[in-house]
Amino acid sequence: MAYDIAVIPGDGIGREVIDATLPLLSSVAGAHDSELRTTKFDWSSERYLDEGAMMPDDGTEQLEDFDAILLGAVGHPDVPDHVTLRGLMLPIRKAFQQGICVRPAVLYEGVESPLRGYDGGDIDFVTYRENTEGEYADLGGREHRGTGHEVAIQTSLFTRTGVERIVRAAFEAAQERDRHLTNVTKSNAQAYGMVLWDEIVEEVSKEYPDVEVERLLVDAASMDLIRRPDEFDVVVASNLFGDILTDIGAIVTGSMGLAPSANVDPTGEHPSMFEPVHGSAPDIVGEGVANPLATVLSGAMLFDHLGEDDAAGVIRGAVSAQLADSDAPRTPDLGGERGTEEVVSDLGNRLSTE
Ligand code: GGG
Repeated sequence: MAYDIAVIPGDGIGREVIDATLPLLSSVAGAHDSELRTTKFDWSSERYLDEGAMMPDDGTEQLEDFDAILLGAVGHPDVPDHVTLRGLMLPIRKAFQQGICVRPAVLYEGVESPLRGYDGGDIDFVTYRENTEGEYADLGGREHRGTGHEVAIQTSLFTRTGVERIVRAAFEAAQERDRHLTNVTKSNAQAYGMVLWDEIVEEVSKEYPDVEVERLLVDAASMDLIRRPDEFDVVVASNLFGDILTDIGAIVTGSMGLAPSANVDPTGEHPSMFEPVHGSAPDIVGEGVANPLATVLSGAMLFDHLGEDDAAGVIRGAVSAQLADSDAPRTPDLGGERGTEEVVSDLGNRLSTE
């Protein structure tokens, strides 16, 4: 089967990891009787600097008919972060109702956690992050700019539809996994939005009596993801909390360079988007040492989404085998000295000798 994939490399190392990974994903598709027909979009901070916008006004319309989107990273030292994020990634997530952000955190065999006492396989949890509203809602404003009484208002938005959507997806995932769900909240301080959130978790939990629910305030969750990460299975969190906690998940499992993600529209009405969790990493741009594995693993999630389970499986198998092999090339984030291309080329060899 042929799939139309929109590719947005974006900024910084986003371009490097996409350039390195795309041929590998296409060749895996080819080996599984399918085809990725890719179309690249140069939407980025460079475009913003040249033309005043990260993407064209009709950007999301241009993407609408694709089967999926693969994104690299956004962020540029010369463009404010709120411009890059609100100019590209957030409009896509919102326009396509990608309300479910799935971010697995797995400690692979052969990868060292900065935490003492954890070996490969010991940490394996997945965060379900609400992805279109919460603290990322575009609600607020600024008044009296530049005066002594300047004011900024930033409002969070929690809808029953949005919260139920993410909570239900998290319970479904827990049922397929170890039947343990951690509800991350802050309803002691946020008595409107987060209390509604907790109530919905409580309501939906009745439909999944076999799933054990643990409730943690976000501060306690941050501590426990470091203190006892092996005890987590599925974590459900609001947009901002989920973003922060998944960086903890990435780092306790070895590196931001290994963390993939999927932004999913569960109705299938719009394209879903796949991206590494990491940003554009301006500090290492151009050095050729960005870890491509988060993008490769995001590619595996893209194949899962397309129903190409075998393609997804061989990619994960090759990544696991490479990480378990102490002679295999590694990028500096994993303690190695090798480059992006070498890691992908080694993966390609492993895949072709299967
Ligand atoms: N690879 C996607 C990327 O550039 N992430 C950086 C970032 O700022 N992410 C914020 C978010 O996911 O909400």
